[in-house]
Amino acid sequence: RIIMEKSTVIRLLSFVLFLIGVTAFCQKKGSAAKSTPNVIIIYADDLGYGDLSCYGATKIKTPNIDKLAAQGVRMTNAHATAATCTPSRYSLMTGQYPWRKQGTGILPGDAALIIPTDKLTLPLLFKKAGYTTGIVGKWHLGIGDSVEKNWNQELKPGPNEVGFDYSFIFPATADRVPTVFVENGKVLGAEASDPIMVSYNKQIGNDPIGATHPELLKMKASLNHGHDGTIVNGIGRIGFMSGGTKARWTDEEVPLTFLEKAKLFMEQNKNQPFFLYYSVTEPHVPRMPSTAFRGKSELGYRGDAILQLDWSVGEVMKQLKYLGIEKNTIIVFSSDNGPVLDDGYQDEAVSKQNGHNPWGALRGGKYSAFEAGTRVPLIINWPTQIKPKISDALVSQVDFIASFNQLLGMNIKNDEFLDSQNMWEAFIGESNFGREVLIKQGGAYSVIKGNWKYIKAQKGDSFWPLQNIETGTSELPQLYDLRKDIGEINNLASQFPEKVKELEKFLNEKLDI
Ligand code: NG6
Ligand code: CA
Repeated sequence: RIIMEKSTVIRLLSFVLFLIGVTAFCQKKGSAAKSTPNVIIIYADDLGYGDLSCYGATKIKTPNIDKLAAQGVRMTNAHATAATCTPSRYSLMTGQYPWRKQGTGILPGDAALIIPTDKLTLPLLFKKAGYTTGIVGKWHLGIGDSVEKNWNQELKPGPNEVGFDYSFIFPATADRVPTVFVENGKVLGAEASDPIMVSYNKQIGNDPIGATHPELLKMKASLNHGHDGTIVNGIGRIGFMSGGTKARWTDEEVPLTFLEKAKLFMEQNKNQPFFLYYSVTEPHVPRMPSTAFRGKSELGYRGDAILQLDWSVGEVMKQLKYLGIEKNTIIVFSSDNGPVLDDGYQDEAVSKQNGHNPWGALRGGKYSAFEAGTRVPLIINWPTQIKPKISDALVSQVDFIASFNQLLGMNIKNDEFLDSQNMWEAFIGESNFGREVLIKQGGAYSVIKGNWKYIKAQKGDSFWPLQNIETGTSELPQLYDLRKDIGEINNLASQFPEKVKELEKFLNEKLDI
């Protein structure tokens, strides 16, 4: 019989305890390093701060998005970098402010790609972390090397060359030609015998255009907005196209098609981490909801489109549940810029507004330097991992890339995404602190620092009558105390000249002017 000495027993026991400790530590470390939840960014187009019932809308009910918000973090001080689509999306993809690069304004449908193919992008970050990446929906960041391109051949560079393994997009906006889907660089339904041609300079081909054939329109264009080019599906577009008869989409089916492709992407990638940028088109013009949603909101097609969007969000949630991956999936919901009622079509958004207030308590709207231009809904949902919270931390969509860099433990240095700040703790509600300062673009440049907002003085129209939007442009500097005056009514610039000077200097130095 072996009789161990007491001290040996103690030594052995401590060794075993040590081993257990090390194993537990490694496992913990291991699981932390393997924090690879799926991530879906649902990005609405022109959805306003006041368009959702969880953000205070009373004339419209958005139960699915409300559910996301109720179980997640609903941010009240979150911003797109710009008050229009292309610059906001540029920032989302690159982690840089759009004014760092020329040519990041609203792009025509035939524009060349503006995202660099040799730099880090949001999808590339996920790819580097071992994710499969996909985009389904609106792109609006250009495609190909130049404006001239053969739409019947492979179109690249595009989303697939900047980090997406899979892409199913439309090139620009729903109201711009070409009205076609592009899947992994190929126009769906393109035929060599019916070549697709696109022009933004002159009429091409024999298709009737809205300007001369208004009798063919099922939805009239508003005057002077420019939606009087080629008629596709009874709707006049910006720009001209010919050919591609079978490739042209039916507007009523566009969101359903995107949803189907998004669901398929989730299903195909359910066994490995995926990143999906689901870039829906609602409630951007032309608002032409599918039959099931027509008239449902009693606010005209704009309201119906929002209900359709809310339904799609519910379908995404259902799909995640069905696939058994809902607990391991982060959903981020936001919008690329603020709301507009009349953006080019007579779709009753104005006449059936019925008291609905898409901008909530904010001033301005899409295109504007006032808050409604860029302050947008932003919800982060991650079941079981984050606690429900309403957060007023100042954050921007430009911060996603640095924040996901943190989540994924990628340790990529910030010089790859200059303007992006790691706001992960704020996004998941673990910190109340957001950015110290944020620059915004849309109309004039503006900067938010703490409770102060400064809008740079510049010449220009203070009001756009066509869209019925206050642009925020003024020849006088503007300073607002957002904590007390979220509606930007009281310009305090003359009362606080030092503050104005400080913020103006900061902005000018940043913009390098
Ligand atoms: C504007 C269009 C507007 C819309 C917008 C792009 C006119 C007068 N208006 O130029 O209808 O298409 O561009 O919207 O042409 S965005 O959300 O993609 O930025
Ligand atoms: Ca938009």
